[in-house]
Amino acid sequence: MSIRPAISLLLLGSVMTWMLACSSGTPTPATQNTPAAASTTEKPATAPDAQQATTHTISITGFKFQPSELTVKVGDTVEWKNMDSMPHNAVAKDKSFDSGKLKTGMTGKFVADEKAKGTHDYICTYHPNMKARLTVE
Ligand SMILES: [Cu+2]
Repeated sequence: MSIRPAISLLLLGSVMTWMLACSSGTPTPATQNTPAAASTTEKPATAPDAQQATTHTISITGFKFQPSELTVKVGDTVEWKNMDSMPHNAVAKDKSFDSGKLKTGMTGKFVADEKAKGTHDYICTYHPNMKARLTVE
């Protein structure tokens, strides 16, 4: 006689805990959606930044700039790496950049800013027949 109410109480208790678990579990997927939506809005912002941060390397080897003609975008970095046994440099005729003296194995850097927009012929001042061209667009 006294067993039945005990079972119904037990059932009621388990139903209530199930309902609690269910109701507390419901908001979880909703909060998981928020960071997912935030990460998708971040993606377009980071993609152009990654494209703009390009570094272009020009090798100086055999008394030649390789590649001898290069086009970069504003914000890009140009590096000249001297792989010859002789010192070289890369100096723009319009003075927009000057790598400085580059001994064997040294690298000179130039960050193409807004002022550098245009086409620049440059030479190695030690060997003026070493000619190349850099275009910033
Ligand atoms: Cu040179």
